[in-house]
Formats: sequence, C-alpha cells, structure tokens
Amino acid sequence: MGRQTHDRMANAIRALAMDAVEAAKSGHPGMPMGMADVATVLFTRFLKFDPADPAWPDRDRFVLSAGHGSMLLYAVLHLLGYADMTLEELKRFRQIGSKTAGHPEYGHAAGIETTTGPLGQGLANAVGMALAERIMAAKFGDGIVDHYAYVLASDGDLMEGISQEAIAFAGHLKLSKLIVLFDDNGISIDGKLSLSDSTDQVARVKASGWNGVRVDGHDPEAIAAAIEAAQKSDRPTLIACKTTIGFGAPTKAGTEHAHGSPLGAEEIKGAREKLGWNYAPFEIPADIREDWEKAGARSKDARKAWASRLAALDAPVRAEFERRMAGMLPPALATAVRKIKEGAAEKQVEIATRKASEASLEALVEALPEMIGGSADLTGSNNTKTKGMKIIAPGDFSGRFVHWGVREHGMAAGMNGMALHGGVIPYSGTFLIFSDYCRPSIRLAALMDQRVIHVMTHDSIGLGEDGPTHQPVEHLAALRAIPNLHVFRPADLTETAECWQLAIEHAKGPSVLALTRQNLPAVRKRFVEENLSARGAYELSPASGKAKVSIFASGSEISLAVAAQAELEKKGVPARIVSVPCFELFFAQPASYRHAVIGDAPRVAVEAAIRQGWDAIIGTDGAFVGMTGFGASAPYKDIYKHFGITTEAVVEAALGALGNERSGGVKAAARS
Ligand SMILES: Cc1ncc(C[n+]2csc(CCOP(=O)(O)OP(=O)(O)O)c2C)c(N)n1
Repeated sequence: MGRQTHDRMANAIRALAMDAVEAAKSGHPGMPMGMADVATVLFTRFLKFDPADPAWPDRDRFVLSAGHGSMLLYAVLHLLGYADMTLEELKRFRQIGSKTAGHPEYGHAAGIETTTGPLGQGLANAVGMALAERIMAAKFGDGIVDHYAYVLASDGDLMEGISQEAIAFAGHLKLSKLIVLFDDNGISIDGKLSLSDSTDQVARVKASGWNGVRVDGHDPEAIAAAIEAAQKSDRPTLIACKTTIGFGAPTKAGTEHAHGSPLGAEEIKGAREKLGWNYAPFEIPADIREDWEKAGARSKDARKAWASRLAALDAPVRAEFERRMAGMLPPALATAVRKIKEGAAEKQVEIATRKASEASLEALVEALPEMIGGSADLTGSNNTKTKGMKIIAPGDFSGRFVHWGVREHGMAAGMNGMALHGGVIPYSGTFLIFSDYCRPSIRLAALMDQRVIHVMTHDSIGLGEDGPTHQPVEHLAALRAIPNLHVFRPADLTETAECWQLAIEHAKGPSVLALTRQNLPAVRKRFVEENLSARGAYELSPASGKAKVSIFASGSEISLAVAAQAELEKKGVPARIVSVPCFELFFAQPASYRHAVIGDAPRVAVEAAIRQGWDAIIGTDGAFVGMTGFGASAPYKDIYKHFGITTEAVVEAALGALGNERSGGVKAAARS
C-alpha cells in the first residue's frame, strides 16, 4: 500500500472519531487520532479476522485496553464492513440503546472482544486470552488454534498496578503471541505524563522477559516491521509507538485538551484542512471505503482453509472442539455431582468446605476437560489443585493448573480473558478477604456475562489465628452487591458439590464459592437427587411441629443452627432451619417459593459476617447473630465465643424473637 493510501485510510478513522465525538458532545477523540496509523497498519496488514464470521474461533483477538478511545474501534469495525457497526451506529455514539457505548462493551457488537474502560483491565484480559490460546493449541493443535492477541494500551493502562501483574505473568509464561501496541504519547488527563511518571516502559517490560522496541507511531513501515518481528519472537512484545495525541488537530494535538472532549467546530475544520480531508461529517469517499473493505476481506481464504482443517479432524475431536468453544457442558457433569453426593450421604464426613471443594474437583476436573484451575500462590490452602493435575509451564501448555503467583487482580482479569477467549472454564483460588483485590475484574466478568469461578477460602473469622487482616467480615455483603455474580456459601460436602454444579452451570456470569478453613459436620443426612441449593435457600430441617421460629444460616453457621434447633426443641420451641447457600438464586425464585421458605414464624439469621443484605430475608425486625466490626486473632473457637456467635446466642435470639412477636413487633415487620 502506498503512503498516500495509508494516510487516507488512517484519516478516515480520525475523521469518524472527531465527527462522532462532536455529534455526541462527549467522548475521546485524541487517542483514535493519535493511534490511527498504528490501527491502520495492524488491521490492513496483520490482524487475522473475517467480518463475515466475527466469532471465527481462530481469529486474532484485538483488545482496545485504552477503552476511552472507543471510537477508534467503532470506526475501524465500520470501515472493515462489520455488519453490526453501521454508519447510523456511529452517529448514535454514546446514545441509549446504541452499539457504540461510551466505552466498548462486550456483547454490544461483533468485534468487541472485551469490555474496557477501567484502565489496565484490557491488557490483563489479553494475557488470559493468550494463555487460553496456548492451552487450546496444546489440546487441539496449531492447525486449529494459532492466533495472536493484540492490545492497544495507553499510558494509563501501564500506570495501573494490574499491568505489572499481567506483564510479569505473561513474561514468565513466555506468551509470545501477545503483542502490545503502546500509545506512547506522553499525555494523560492532567497534562504531560512527566507530571506523574518517568518509567522507561521498554526497559520495564524487558525486565519481565519481554521484547520491547520503540517506533515512530506515525511511520507505517516502522510499525509493520516491529509487528513482523514481534510475531516471530519467542516472548511477548511491547511496541512503544511514539505518537501525537489528537494528530491533525491544529491547536490541541499533542496536548491533554485532545484527550477527552469534543474538539469543537473550529478545531475540526482546521484538522480537516491539515489532514487534507475535504469531506462532510461522517462521509467516507468511495475509494477509501473500498480499500478498507478489501482489508476486511483479507483473511477470507485463511478462514476457509481453517474450516477445511477443522472438517478434516476426526469427528469426536471436532465435536469436542466445537462443544468447548460453544461453552456447552458434557453430560458427565451431572453424573459426577451425583456420585459425590451419594458418597457424601453415605460417609457423612466432617470436613472443611475447602476440602469438600477439593473432593468435588477431583471428580469435576476429570469430567470437564475444559476446567482450568489455579491459585494466587495459595494452592495448598485453596485446595484447587487436584491430584493428577499437571502444571502449565513456559513452553508446556498441556497442563491444567495455573500458578498465578501473588497476583489476585491480574489473575481475576486474566481469567476473564480466558473465558472470553472460549474453550476453557477458568477457576482459581485466593482467600475471600482478597476478593477486594479481585473485585474490579469480578465486576467486569459480571457485566460481561462471563463464566469465571472464584474459589475463595478462609471465608470468615473461622480462619482463626491469622486475625482481622485475613478475616472477611463485609466481603459476602460486598460481593452479593454485584449484579449477576452468584455468591455461594455451602455448608457441607453435599452442598459444596451442588454449588460447584451451579457455578459451572452459571454460563452467563461469574460465581464465588466462599469456603471454610475449619472443619464442619455433614448437615445433609440423606441423598437427594435434586440440587437443593439451586433455589438459593431451602428448608434443611423442618420443625417437629408447627414452627415457632425459623433459623436462617449459610455455610459454617448451619451447624450452629442445627445445635440451636435441638436446644430449642428441648425448651418446647419447635424451630425450622433454612439453609441459604446463595442469596441471588433465592431472590430469583417466584414469590410463592420465597414466601414458603421464609415462612410466617419469627425469624433469626446467623452468619459470621455483617448483617447487610439479610434484612431481605429476616426483615428489619428479624434477629441477627453475626459480626458488627472486625475480627480478632485467636483460635477460631475462641473467636466465635468472643464475638458471641454461638449456639446459645442463636437460642437466645430465637427466644427473643418469640417474645418480640408476642409484643407484636415481628408481625408488624412481616407485614411490611
Ligand atoms: C482505572 C481507571 N482509572 C481512571 C480512569 C479515568 N481515565 C480515563 S483515561 C485516563 C488517562 C488518560 O491517559 P492515557 O491513558 O495516557 O490516555 P490518552 O490521554 O493518551 O488517550 C484516565 C485517568 C479510568 N478509565 N480507569
């Protein structure tokens, strides 16, 4: 391609970005204008994709980590001929119901590989994509799985802490098909980057085992040469592209004023003159449109060749590849869960739920080859690695277990990238307390409807001596606050197996399994085929007669409820127990079921955590036995006693609730 054609193609991106931001009266024109040359080179010469089949499994992934520059992606997708991305959509940039949201949102339009905007996330997602690609290639061969993950990252992406976790991890695993195009424009919102940063990013990535090179981000041949070299490398590459933010804008280029607001009519007029772009807003001349559409058709033959290779596979292998990419579950899942539950009913073992999870995983990992486990350096504590599980190592991706290192945030974002890539179901572990370190990524998994499973052990003061820095108190409530996240807190082996099944079946969202460090008695006494946890809450143990009180609990506190029920019986107070392994599933039940489970007796809840959220079940007048502040360091039984989370306390609360009802308080609450 001649320089003139390149310039005109890049200017089409610039013009669409300026015009759409101007029409929306909001948005970020600077990055798309600055990176238009890089994007033009990447999409017209390197990226493997087919707008006619956007979900082609062997396409290269392109991640716009600097999500504020969304117009770059929308403009390119439009120009390449993606059916979703019409000119009309560009004109409706940032409007309600459009595919062109403020920041790219996964699922809104084909070609948006992940939701970006929170800086650093896209880069870490891409690491997960590059990892999933290698795992799938190890399983199905390079003829079927052989693609790159390209990332467009900004200064902000590289300043965020998560980038260090992602870079160090990718360097360690030598994820050589990860190529980062860094928009090295020296500008962020506050002004020159020198206000707050002086990192040599090339030296930085090299220190983590990457290639790092610098190019003039407005020189197409230099960019192309760097990408070519990166493709051949045995390690990930960062190409620092020196660019001018807002390239072409007469007074705002090179300044923070081009970053995040419309350029204004005068400036746009000047930019059109400077760029030699003599067309009306949103007008793309036919020759440029044709050139872009040609670029869009570049990989057609490659896709056809790939389809032939897929068709030539043995039928069972092809079916397995297609099943995994479609995220369909094998029938072996139900069989595995049934087996665990039968064993649990028979043996009635007293074990920690983290051990129950490990026992479940032994069967599940066997039944579901797509499950890829891991831990953020707490493998022995999270119990996420089953006996036969081989480790994924640099150069050998045939294993099933990822040592993520002490990188919870990078891990959670990487898992999102793995799920988005497809073919794998990532699960991994850390302590529940460090869900705070994963939270931004868990939120994005929920927003993107991605099946990612977090095993979070040491789920309360019950972890004991490590003390309040390690004892989650508000975390269950905080996680339950995230829409579309299922938070499971099973009580014994049977419930753990059921919750695992539900997490795996939650195909359109993430799950957290909150599990204990301490041993718990079995509370499910007999085998029931039905997954009782599936409705979120169910009557675990009925009262001997008409219930005078209902006790609600989750996880480790179920055993307290069981003991309290026996005490209350002795006192002539029939009590029923409701196990609540998952709030979200319970609240999704029809009102009739919810009302039946909640019942009309006075209510008490017990959970070794804060009360927030429980009022939806027990009402504001319900009694709650739990935590009101931070925990303490001591043997766990002493801590439970110290904070008054005991059988006696539950009994007392139940009797108090009864007395309260006699005086009319609870009835009033039940009506409200
Ligand atoms: C985690 C996070 N913090 C803050 C922001 C708000 N924000 C958007 S862009 C940006 C920085 C802009 O600088 P840079 O990344 O260099 O982008 P450029 O100005 O070059 O387009 C910030 C702070 C964000 N999107 N994500």
